Parts: sequence; structure tokens; C-alpha cells
Amino acid sequence: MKPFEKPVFVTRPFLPPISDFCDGLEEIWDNKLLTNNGPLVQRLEKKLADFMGTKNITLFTNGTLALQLGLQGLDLSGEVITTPFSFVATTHVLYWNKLKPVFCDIEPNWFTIDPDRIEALINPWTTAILAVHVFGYPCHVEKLEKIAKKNKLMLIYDAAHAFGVRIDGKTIAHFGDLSMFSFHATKFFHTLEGGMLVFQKEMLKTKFNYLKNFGFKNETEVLMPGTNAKMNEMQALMGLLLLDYVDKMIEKRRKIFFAYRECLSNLPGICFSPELNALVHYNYAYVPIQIHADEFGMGRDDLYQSLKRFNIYARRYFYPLIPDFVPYRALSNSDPLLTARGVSERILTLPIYDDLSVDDVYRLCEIIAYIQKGKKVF
Ligand code: T4K
Repeated sequence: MKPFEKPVFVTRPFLPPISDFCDGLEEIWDNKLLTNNGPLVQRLEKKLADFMGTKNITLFTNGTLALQLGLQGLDLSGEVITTPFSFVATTHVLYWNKLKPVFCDIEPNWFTIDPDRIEALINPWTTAILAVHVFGYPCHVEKLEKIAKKNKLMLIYDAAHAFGVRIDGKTIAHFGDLSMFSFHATKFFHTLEGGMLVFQKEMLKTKFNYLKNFGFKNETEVLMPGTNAKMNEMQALMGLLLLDYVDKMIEKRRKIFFAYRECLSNLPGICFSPELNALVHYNYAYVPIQIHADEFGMGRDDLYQSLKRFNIYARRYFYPLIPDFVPYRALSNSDPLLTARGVSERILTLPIYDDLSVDDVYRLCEIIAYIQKGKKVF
């Protein structure tokens, strides 16, 4: 079995024709406005507002700062119940807001925070739930809404992976008080780096806009300790060009996702999440599988390493769990996080991106089967 000639990464950015980008650059050159809410950022914000079905959106230089400032704008304090199974930025934004993360276990099917375990963690200091639509899989939004309402908590979603996801026709940002989307280069819709907040309360928009621009209200007044988190014009240009491709990209990813499912489902020890509810319009952001070592014949890490021999760079998103990283190790946890620990040991996210052909996927699956038969190949 031959390795791929070129490395196959977990993802590769989708790029528009370079001539379209160059045309846009000419406009930027003419304007000589590079950042500070330039015309392209305004245009992208308007288009994204249409896409999201609400004017209550604002753009940022990246998703992490978007969420960090989102929390700051909500004036939260005390403790926030969150998931241990995410990219570390989800917890870092709590740290930067002096909020204590309280980790709650995930449910085993789609790896989102387990609503049935949240209430046991609520105490008088709890002010919010920060849940993650991890891999673009929607959280149990209705259950979370009930818990948040009953306990007077803010409900915030890290929707970094969930651009384009809809439930029963409503965008995923329809749920909760605030959602953050990442437009990092590794996301199928990207702005090189970038992020967006979508929120329910209209009055928050002005505050978020102050916060991302040093707190300036005007030339002479600074109203709050903001920072610099503005999207620039080159980022907006990429976003404007890519918006036209969103449906096409999702359709391509759907084909890749189901090619994996078709080829790997019969291999013992490889487990996909169950199919999503028919009301969910999914974006196929990632292809997470779980490797059950007993049945597969080798552990996740051995498979991950063996794939590298074939020039395939899958990733272990999300391993280690956030509470196991140095800055968060000393936090006491009343939830033993047993499901999250198991998933984190078994999870492997397979390559998915627009340039990957379905034939490449078949070949990649053959390689996995080959590795399984031959056991370790490194
Ligand atoms: N919340 C969640 C749940 C998130 O997943 C993230 C980000 C955030 C919040 C924060 O949002 P941002 O502030 O990033 O907007 C990557 C991304 O850097 C990160 O954005 C993402 N989540 C995370 C899941 O994945 P790494 O360390 O795995 O990235 P890296 O550089 O190893 O890239 C992965 C592969 O992608 C590479 O092997 C090759 C390919 N790649 C990457 C880049 C950047 C390219 O082909 N071209 C590129 O330009 O974190």
C-alpha cells in the first residue's frame, strides 16, 4: 500500500480564484482604507447579517477575541459551567474575564455538554453556561434553554465549528443569548483569521463595537477598557468571496463525510456518531470517529501514528481534555468527566476539505483497513 504523494492534512483552506482576490485588492488599494471598519468589513457584515437572519452581529479579528469580548460585554462574574471537550480557547476566554470554569461532562453521542449533569454543578456563584457545538454538532439547545431560564443563567455558545448549521430552518445562533463563530483558515468558511458574535439583544452591538476598538465612543471619549480586535479589509475580502461558495462547500463535504461512513462503518472498532435529527442542516465541519482498541485491534494513538507513515495527518481533536492542560489542572472538579475522558482517548478527526476527492477518501479508508490488518506499521 503506497503512501499519498502529497501530505493529506486534517484540513486545507478553501480559496477562491486568485484573480477574484486580486480584483478585490485593487479596490482596497484604491480606498487606502485597510482596517478600522472599512467598506469591505461593512459589506461583509451586512451580507452575514442576511445570512444569519439578524442585524445583531459584529465581526472580529478572530474567534477567540470575539468570545472573550462577548463575555466581557455581558458583564459576567463568578463561575461558568462549560465543557472540557473543546479547543482550549473556549476556557481561555473565561480566564481572561476572571471567570472560574466549572467543567461538566459531555454526552456520548455528539460530545456536547450533557444537560442532565449541569444542574448538580450550579451554585449561587454560577452566572452562565458556555456550551460548544463541537464539530458543528448542535448542543441539546432546548434542554439547555430550560436549565438556563430556570436558574437565571446566561446561555452562551461557542459555535466556532457551526457556521451554516441550522435547526428546523433556524440558524444555530437563534439559540442562546450569544454565539461565537470562528472564521479561522481551518474552518470551511473563513476570513484568513476572523470571528463573529451573534446575539439576541440589539443594544449589545454598540458595546461590542466599543470593546473591539479600545473602548472608543468617539475621538475623545473612551467608555470602557476595550482592546484591538477589529477585522481588517483583507480578511473581509476573503469572506465576501467565500460566502458565494458556502452551499457548494457544504455539499462537497457531505459527499466526503458519507464516503467515510460508507467505507469505515463495517470495520470493527470504528464508531461514528449517530445520524443527526432530520431537522438539523449540518455543515460537515469535521469527521470525528472513535477507535475502540479492543475491537479495532490497536489503539487510537497507534492508528494516528501509523497514518503518518502514509502521509496522512489526522488529528486528535480534542485530546488532551482542557482540564488536563497546565493552567487548569489545579481546578477542583466535582464531575469526574468520565465520558469526556473516554471520548478524548478514542477520538480521531479524519481529513475533510474541498480539494479532497471522494477517491482520495476511498484510498484513505483502504489504508486504515490495511493498517488494521497489519497492526502497527511504524
Ligand atoms: N472555540 C473552538 C471550539 C475552536 O475550535 C476554536 C479554534 C476557537 C474557539 C478559537 O477560534 P479562533 O480564535 O481560532 O478563530 C486549529 C485552529 O488554529 C483553530 O482555529 C481551531 N479552533 C482548532 C480546532 O484547530 P491547530 O493548532 O490544530 O491548527 P494547525 O495549524 O495545526 O492546523 C491544522 C491543519 O490545517 C494543519 O495541519 C494544516 C492545515 N492548515 C492550517 C492552516 C492554519 C492549512 O492547510 N493552512 C493553514 O493556513 O488549531
